[in-house]
Order: sequence, then structure tokens, then C-alpha cells
Amino acid sequence: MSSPAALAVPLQFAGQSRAEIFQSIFTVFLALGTLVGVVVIGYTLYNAYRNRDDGAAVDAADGAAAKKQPRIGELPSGGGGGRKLFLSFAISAIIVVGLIIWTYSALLYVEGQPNTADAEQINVTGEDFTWQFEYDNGVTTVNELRVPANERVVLRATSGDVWHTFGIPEKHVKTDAIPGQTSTTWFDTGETGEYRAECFELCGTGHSGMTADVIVMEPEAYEQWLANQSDSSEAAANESDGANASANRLDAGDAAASGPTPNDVAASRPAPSAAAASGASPPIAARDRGESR
Ligand SMILES: [Cu+2]
Repeated sequence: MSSPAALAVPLQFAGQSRAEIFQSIFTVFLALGTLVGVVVIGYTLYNAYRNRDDGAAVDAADGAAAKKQPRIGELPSGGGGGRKLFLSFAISAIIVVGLIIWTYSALLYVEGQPNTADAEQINVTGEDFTWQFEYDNGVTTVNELRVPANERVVLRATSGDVWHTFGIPEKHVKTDAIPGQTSTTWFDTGETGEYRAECFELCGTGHSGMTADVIVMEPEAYEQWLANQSDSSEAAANESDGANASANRLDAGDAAASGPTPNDVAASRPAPSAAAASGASPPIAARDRGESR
């Protein structure tokens, strides 16, 4: 429970994080459930004690004491002409309907997109038992989600193969990752630290190992990291372009040479060892790190 106001004015969730809202829901359900349990069990025990068999019916010489004891086959008449029954039904209905309305309004707020216009947008793709993250500036990471502390982040999740579900339990955020669809959700990053994202939809042999590190960084450090990643990915792209160009030049040189060289003969033969190696260790088995849960 973040504040008593959350109970007094149920529709006002503005400014609360997902974690606070879910904590409120948990606390209210726990408190009401405990209250109802104490009242029902207490009332039952009270009546069991009040109507206990104290031997009065057997010992009583007059018929008055014996009359209050129930007889076999007798139906209870209902206390107070049905007033108790009506009261208990009315109180139950008020509690249940109140809980439904209040919880539903909280979930509507969570499922909506409150104040996320300026939020960091990160695309999440589940594929091949890994999580890929794409940031605003095009930087991508695999199995590592970095976010700035104390900010609201929007996640847009999808899948490249089968149904997955992306979730970070400690941040109370979870959303489906379905091929051909984009599910949008949000969370408040909170304090710096390391958390764990997992897949919550049984998706195949590598499901249990389909986790990602969630690193909540100081905002300045995050911005710097993002800028560095952007630079290095550009450099890597340039580098691979250069490598391709030199490889092309080599190919041209080989073609110009007359007659097959020993290397060409070796290359034209099938390579059984390579085929056997790839057959012996399929990628799925390699990725499934055996973390059964
Ligand atoms: Cu999974």
C-alpha cells in the first residue's frame, strides 16, 4: 500500500508505478481476505461454543432445557427471520463488487499507456530462445536489457518464431511476444541494480534458459553506454564492409591464376568433419543450458 489515499480514492492511480499498484491490490485483497476469514471463523467458533452439548438435555428434569436441542431430521429455521442471511449476503456482495470495480480500474490504468510519451522505447524480440533488444537509436543487444534508473520505459514485444512471454518479475512487468503482433507495455525502472527477465510461455526445449539480464543504470552512464554502442556498431559495420571488399579482391586473384591449386582441390571436396560437427550439436541443444526449473 503506497498511501491510504489509494484506498479512499480508488480511481486515482496517476503517478504510481506498476509495482506500487500491484502491491496495493495485493494488500487490499490480503486485508479483506483476513478480515472476512476472522469474522467467519470467529462466528462459527462462537456458535459452536454457544450450542455445545453441555449435557443439559440429558440432565434436565424439565422439558424447557431439552427443547432447544436439535432433533434428527429437523431443518434449521434461520436466525432472526432471515435477517442474518440477508445481511451476510449483502455484505458479501458489497465486498465482492467493490473489489471487482476497484481492481478492474487499477488494471485498466496499468494496461493503458499513462504518461509514456517521453519514455524510452525499446523493442523486444524473442527468437530462438534468446531475447533481442533494440533501442531508440538502433543499437541492439542480446540477452541484456539496459535501462536508465528512475524512468518510465515502454517495451514493444514481438517474436520471430513461436509464442513467448517477456517478463521481469521484480518490476511486475510481463507481456506476450507473439509473431506478427506487437504487444506494448511499460514499467518504472526504479533503483539501479541487476534484475532478471525470463520467458513465461513454454516455447520449446530452450525455454528454461531463455533469460536476460536487466541492468538498471544511472541515467548518465546509460546515455554514455548507448552512445558508445552506437559508435562501435557503426565501426563494426564499416569493418565488415572492408573485409568483404578485400575478400572479393582475393577471389578475383584466385580466378586469374591458371590451374587448380592444392587449396582449390581441398575446398571442392565435401567436408565430412564439419557436417558431422554441426549435426552432432544442434543449435537448440547448445543453447539449452540445462537450467531446468
Ligand atoms: Cu519460453
